[in-house]
Amino acid sequence: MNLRIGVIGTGAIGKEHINRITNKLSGAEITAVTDVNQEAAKQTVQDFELNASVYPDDDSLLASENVDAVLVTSWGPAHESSVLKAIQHGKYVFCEKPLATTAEGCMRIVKEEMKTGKRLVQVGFMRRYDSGYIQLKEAIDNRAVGEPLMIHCAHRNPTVASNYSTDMAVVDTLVHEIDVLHWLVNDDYESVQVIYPKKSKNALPHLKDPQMVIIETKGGIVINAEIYVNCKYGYDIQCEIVGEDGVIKLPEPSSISLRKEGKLSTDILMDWQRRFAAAYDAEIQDFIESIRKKGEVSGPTAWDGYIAAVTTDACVKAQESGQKEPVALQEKPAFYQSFTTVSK
Ligand code: NAI
Ligand code: ISE
Repeated sequence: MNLRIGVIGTGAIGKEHINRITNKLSGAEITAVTDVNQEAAKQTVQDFELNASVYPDDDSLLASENVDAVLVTSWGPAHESSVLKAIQHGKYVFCEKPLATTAEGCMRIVKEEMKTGKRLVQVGFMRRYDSGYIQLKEAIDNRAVGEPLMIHCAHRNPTVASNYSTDMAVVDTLVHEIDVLHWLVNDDYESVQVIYPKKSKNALPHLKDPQMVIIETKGGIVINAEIYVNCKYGYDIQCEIVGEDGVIKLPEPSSISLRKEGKLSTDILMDWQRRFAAAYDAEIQDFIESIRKKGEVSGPTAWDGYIAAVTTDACVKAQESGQKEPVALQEKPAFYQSFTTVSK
């Protein structure tokens, strides 16, 4: 029998995941949807020709016996409440980032999940399923370049909506690097600092863009991460790891090369949907298969959601203070000790 999935929030990424579950992946079907915009939920059922009920809210969807697992793809501030309720109903939950908008909120989820004695929550940090990042992880674990010393990375978006604010550069955008980099080098963060370079003419007046974040790990690795969300030319994700014995770099998405009119060129993708399509497929397929085979989720944990929230909080503080700010994590509970990597 297929895993019966309910979706809370039928916006951009909610629809992306509904499409992949319905038309690309195996072992699951969408049986329920809800959105505060009920018309959007109804339209989604119609557009994807789903055999699914539209519920007025997350409470009624979570109470349904027709739902085994949920995707929380609503706006960030609504995540914590839906995830807590899902756990209380004993439903598996895949939550898009952020798990909660505060570290305290993430900790409430961690405690609620631990009470159940099994993993119910997977966080949507899809880069851990991206083949390029997986290759980097394998190279680091195999000590291909010795000890990592420095990481240079960039997260560039062509443009952002007018409601995108300066703090979102870390909370909404850099959060992906924050999650994937500590996983890559198997180290914890020590401190963060934010530097504002000369502002781009393409950024709206209220937005500081670009930004440079310097992160130090407890083991002494220094990371410089550029966030530039009005770069215009493409959706461009870069990551280069400098080790004692060499340098490894995230591969570019594959593309044909074009020789024409005296130029040799390749395409640059323009959006997150296409850049990480295979990774989103893999993370959701893993969610489905882990539940069906093990009765538990795998992949990024609620504790990873907590680490991300503590680190983005420190970055927001650093944006305001201009100083180096500490990243103060609580001790990792034994419950999460064995869940450090994505299972392949
Ligand atoms: P969106 O604005 O397109 O969609 C959000 C939907 O949630 C809207 O339809 C809204 O009406 C609905 N909603 C809001 N509060 C609700 C509630 N309490 N109950 C039910 N529905 C509710 O936003 P988008 O881009 O789809 O983002 C959703 C989440 O996914 C965000 O947390 C965002 O950070 C994350 N995201 C993650 C990405 C990734 O690369 N992993 C990429 C894009 C978004
Ligand atoms: C968006 O919410 C995402 O998660 C994308 O992956 C990121 O590139 C973008 O900056 C965010 O706004």
